[in-house]
Amino acid sequence: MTFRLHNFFRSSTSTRLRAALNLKGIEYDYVAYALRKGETRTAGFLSMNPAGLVPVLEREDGSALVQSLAIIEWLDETQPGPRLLPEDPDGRARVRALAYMIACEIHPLNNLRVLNRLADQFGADEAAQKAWFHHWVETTFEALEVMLAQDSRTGRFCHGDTPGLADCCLYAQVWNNRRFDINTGRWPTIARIFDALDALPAFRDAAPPNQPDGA
Ligand SMILES: N[C@@H](CCC(=O)N[C@@H](CS)C(=O)NCC(=O)O)C(=O)O
Repeated sequence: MTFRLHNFFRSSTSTRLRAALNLKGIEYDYVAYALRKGETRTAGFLSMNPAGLVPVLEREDGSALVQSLAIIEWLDETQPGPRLLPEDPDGRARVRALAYMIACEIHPLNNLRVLNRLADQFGADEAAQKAWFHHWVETTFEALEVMLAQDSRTGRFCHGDTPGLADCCLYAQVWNNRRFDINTGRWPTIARIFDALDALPAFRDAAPPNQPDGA
């Protein structure tokens, strides 16, 4: 099956999906959209995802999958390659919990459209938007650090020594944090896992600066 990935280099939801595709060894055509130029608001894009958000994974029959975590789980269930979620229910619950902390409790609060809304509705300037972004990252990363540092199931990566769904989310979020000058060194376990992931080609090749529209 061939795939087209509709995405944006700096989008963390796109980064997490790129990492998952790479881990699975799946090749894809890269289609770039500049979010700030409104390129995901065209009729063509909205016919794939009425929400106007990236990423979208288009399959060869033209059907589109949306929502990065749903796409990653679909890939895991249908495509060969290393498993991104553990086999055991307890392990799956833990990996999903770590992933959702980032995907549900940081990303939606710090998304571009939320920062834009803060500016439009409340007059938040760049400094205020940055403080907002820091607040929600710090709130969750403090807890994430404890959960990772105190659980013996944490290994080289978030869950054992094989990278998976939670690692895709963590890696992408740390890249996003850098744009807002957040130093991950404050959270030693998260920093260690990020460094281990960054040494893997699957993750490095998914990183924002290594994309065609990010060069
Ligand atoms: N929950 C969705 C979120 C998708 C999303 O919000 N994507 C962002 C980029 S990271 C986007 O397209 N933002 C455009 C905007 O905020 O206008 C997912 O995981 O795929």
